[in-house]
Amino acid sequence: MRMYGNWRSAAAFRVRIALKLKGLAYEETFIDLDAGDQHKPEFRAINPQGAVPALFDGDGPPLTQSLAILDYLDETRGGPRLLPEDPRERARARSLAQVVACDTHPLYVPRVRTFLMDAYGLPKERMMAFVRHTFESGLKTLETRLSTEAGTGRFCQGETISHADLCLVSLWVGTGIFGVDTAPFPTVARIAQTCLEIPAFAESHPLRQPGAPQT
Ligand SMILES: N[C@@H](CCC(=O)N[C@@H](CS)C(=O)NCC(=O)O)C(=O)O
Repeated sequence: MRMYGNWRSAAAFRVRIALKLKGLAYEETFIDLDAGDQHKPEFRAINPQGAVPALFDGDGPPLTQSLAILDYLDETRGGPRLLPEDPRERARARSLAQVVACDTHPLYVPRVRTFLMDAYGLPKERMMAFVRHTFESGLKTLETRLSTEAGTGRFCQGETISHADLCLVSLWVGTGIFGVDTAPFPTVARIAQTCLEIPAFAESHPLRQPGAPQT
């Protein structure tokens, strides 16, 4: 398989984790989002949205949207299932995942940050305050739910890894990149740390990818 991604991309991170959890071989081509390479015609021909990840599996057209790709991998490949069998547990895992992937992450992607600065003249520091607010809002929802709902276990949903954990970790690592205070979110921190001790998560970490700043 061949994936177009970027070291910092939360969405590509989610797919990278799933590929590794399932033991699937892949190559990743990095699209430079800071340089605007996602808008070049050759990449728009792959994903008209101008966003990573895009995954090629064999000869078919590319797969896009990280949650759709996670479903595809579960439906076509072996290895650990990334959603629970029980419908109610599955709905909860999806709900937690979507707090991140549908309602939090889309608000701080490069195209939104750039638009706020270019179209509205928002100074970078105010744009970053907006990004931090977005993170805090998503993390607060996760923290409240994970610390009070009975379904929470070692992972977001019980004792097995699900979409919810891949999404939670993809948000969590961004707190370091964007300077978000994580002290108010101990349950999220506990689950993120549990996940990041697992090689598939640790090896997929944005800061361990080519192109990432050396810390
Ligand atoms: N909902 C999409 C998000 C895709 C997305 O926005 N990816 C970001 C990187 S995390 C991107 O490529 N952004 C390019 C831009 O905003 O210009 C998914 O989960 O795959």
